[in-house]
Amino acid sequence: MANVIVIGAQWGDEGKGKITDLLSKSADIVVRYQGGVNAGHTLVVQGQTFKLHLIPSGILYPDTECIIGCGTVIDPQVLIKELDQLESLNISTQNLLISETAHVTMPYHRLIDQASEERRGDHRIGTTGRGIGPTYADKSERTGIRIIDLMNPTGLRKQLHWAISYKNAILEKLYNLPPLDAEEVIDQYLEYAERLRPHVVDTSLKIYDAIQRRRNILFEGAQGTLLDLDHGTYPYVTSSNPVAGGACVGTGVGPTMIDRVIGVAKAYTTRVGEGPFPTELNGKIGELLCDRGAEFGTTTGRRRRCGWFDAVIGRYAVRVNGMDCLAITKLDVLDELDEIKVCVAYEVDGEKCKDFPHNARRFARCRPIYKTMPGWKHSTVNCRSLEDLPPQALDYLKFLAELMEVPIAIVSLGASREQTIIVE
Ligand code: 2SA
Ligand code: MG
Repeated sequence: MANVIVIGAQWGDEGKGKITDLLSKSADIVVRYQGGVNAGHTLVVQGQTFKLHLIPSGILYPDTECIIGCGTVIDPQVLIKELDQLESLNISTQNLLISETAHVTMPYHRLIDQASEERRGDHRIGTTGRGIGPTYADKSERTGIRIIDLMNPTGLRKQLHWAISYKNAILEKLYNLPPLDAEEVIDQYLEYAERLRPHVVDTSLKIYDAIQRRRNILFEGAQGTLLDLDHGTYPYVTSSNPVAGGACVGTGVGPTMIDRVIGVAKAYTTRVGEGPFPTELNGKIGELLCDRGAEFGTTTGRRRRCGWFDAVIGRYAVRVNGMDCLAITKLDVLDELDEIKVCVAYEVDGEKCKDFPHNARRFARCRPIYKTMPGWKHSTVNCRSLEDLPPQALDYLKFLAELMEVPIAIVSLGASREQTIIVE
């Protein structure tokens, strides 16, 4: 197993939760390195459904340590709710460690996220409204509150008085919103601080020590490559770095410590929020994918936009993540289709284009060039090896691997742990 990064190869919601859950079995430590409560994993274990936004899914294994790294942004209210929920299900949360240098999402971040989206009108990004962008903006502006600040009540009081008066001016003058009551917010965050205190450590040091002891570390990406702040479809992106490189920065681990990068992609494509999506299907097939795939956001419940598999962005994801192998999820969603299309290249301004263009306007003009393949019209949910798959399904997988120039290591055919093919 060694030290592995799991990343999303598309626009998020690729099913990373299930893949990390499978890999967590052999991991000693599972680490989140970016994002905040905009992420959402639904896990099904022994018929129980869990929704986690911040805590790594590895928490379900009693001997696995879970770390929320410095590259994340933490909304303490949501995190505490997750802790309470897990404890009420008799799942121990003792193994959860929180980085002291992660940034904290404050009530004003949420308010500003939602108000600025409204103000953008037609240019809105379609954020989750969870305050992610404004929290990272404060981090870059060097006015953020870190977990370490939360641990120092006197300092925090001063810091928050200043921050809240600054943000209140923005809320009132720019957005016409009522100001926040500083004392109320401070008291609440001081309470959160005490609840979180036992979990707060220098997580970079923890991970380093574990690596020295040859423990297996699993770095769990949230969102996906095309939502990366630097490498995604800017400005329709999130404010962190979901790509594999983000795992080093977001945990304080050097790149030489990483052994493997596993990409996760759906057998088709989805996107939630605004922004160009060349293979989007607006008609009946899009609806079928959405219904069969239950494509609704874990966090916001938003309906996800659905389309055919896009090998141009797939190849791009292989490149920018240095992907070693691929997990293809939700293959079973395609079971009923007569034919299946795969985007092999784009046509843009009369030219054929095989590489992802960074210019958002040019990307919006890209039209997919498809290769059409026959469907298998057969249920795959009970397949447990490649030999069990209908030949058309196997051909489809082989074609994806060929296009992306990366081997497929895992195929997922449903939400449960059993519905998985591990390719030997
Ligand atoms: P934000 O809130 O600032 O990160 O939003 C910026 C863009 O990033 C997209 N985004 C996501 N896309 C897919 N899945 C995400 N996680 C949740 C889920 C989303 C949900 O698991 O389904 O429940 O709606 C996620 N998080 C952020 C977002 O749609 C914007 O396009
Ligand atoms: Mg998700």
